[in-house]
Amino acid sequence: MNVDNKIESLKASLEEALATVENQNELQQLKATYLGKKSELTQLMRHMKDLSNEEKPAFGQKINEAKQAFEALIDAQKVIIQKREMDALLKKETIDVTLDAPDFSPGSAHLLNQIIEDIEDLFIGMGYQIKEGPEIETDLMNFEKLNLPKDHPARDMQDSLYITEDTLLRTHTSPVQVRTMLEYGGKKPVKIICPGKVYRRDDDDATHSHQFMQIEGLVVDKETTMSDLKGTLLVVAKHLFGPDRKIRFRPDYFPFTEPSVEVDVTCANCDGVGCSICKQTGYIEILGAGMVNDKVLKMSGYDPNIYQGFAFGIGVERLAMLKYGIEDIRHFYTNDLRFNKQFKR
Ligand code: FA5
Repeated sequence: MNVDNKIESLKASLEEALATVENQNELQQLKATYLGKKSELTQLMRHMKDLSNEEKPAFGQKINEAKQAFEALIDAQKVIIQKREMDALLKKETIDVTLDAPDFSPGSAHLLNQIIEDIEDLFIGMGYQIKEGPEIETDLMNFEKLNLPKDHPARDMQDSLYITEDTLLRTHTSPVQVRTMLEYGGKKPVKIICPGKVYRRDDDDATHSHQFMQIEGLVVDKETTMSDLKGTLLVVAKHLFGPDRKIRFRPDYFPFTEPSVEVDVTCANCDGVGCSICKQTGYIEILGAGMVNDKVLKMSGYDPNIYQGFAFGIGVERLAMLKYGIEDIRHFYTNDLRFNKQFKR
């Protein structure tokens, strides 16, 4: 058979076959049939040996051109198939924007974090800075520099979890006060709040947790008085519990403040008249506070003849329990979504 005729007939049958190919797989098989080692085109090359040296180049060129032409036909079909497959996929994946969205519920900050952020915003608005400190603290910062030397009986007020003889999980956020005063070197005023986790060797029950959150506040300046403390805490109480709230100070004892007070807010449920929530007292205790003890100022480099300060420490869980009528502190840490979801922002 004449080689030109053979190539033409192969080309015609390839074109016919290409017209019926449906997918990439079939196209691959076709390519092997028409261009692979066992293809008729490759077999044609065998005839080379029967040709004279003059005839060989022209023959070889014809085969090569045929190969290129076949490849071009297959590639063109490949593009058509790819487009067809993509169109089919796009059609299949069409999004029906009129369908109802699936019912997925987005997450939200935990109630405790919401309260902390809310209090942070309030204090930032009053010119305070936010400070943080390490949860693994030294005995020096957690106790000694807060006027609680070793063997001081008031250390029993906070049962501690020691890691080594001199390091422990901080029992309150008050060491951040010390760290900030030391950082400021006794030279400039301090106006900070310090939110964070604290740890105590308390048995867990409805009102106690071995790990809980506090927000510490500290102001040190040249004319800081107890009325500044009261005014500030009144702003906090009104912000958290409503504009009609009043607060009262009751004497208390903390080694790091002198005088020290326990702060109560009028019960939002009975407006101070007395009910079961406030145990008929009309008031609910919300935090501990006081004027920074001169010894604490001195130990952190501030001259108490020039500077005075006030400080307070809020227990965030107990605050949240009061605000939302939550009866058990353990709800905050058991991650029951039915509880958490009630406080979506
Ligand atoms: C302190 O920790 C002082 N550092 C607070 C302070 C700061 C006073 C600055 C004066 C000046 P206290 O041990 O009372 O104080 O704890 C503060 C608050 O933490 C409590 O009012 C309470 O709300 C909360 N709290 C204490 N123990 C627990 C506990 N085991 N579980 C949950 N909350 C607790």
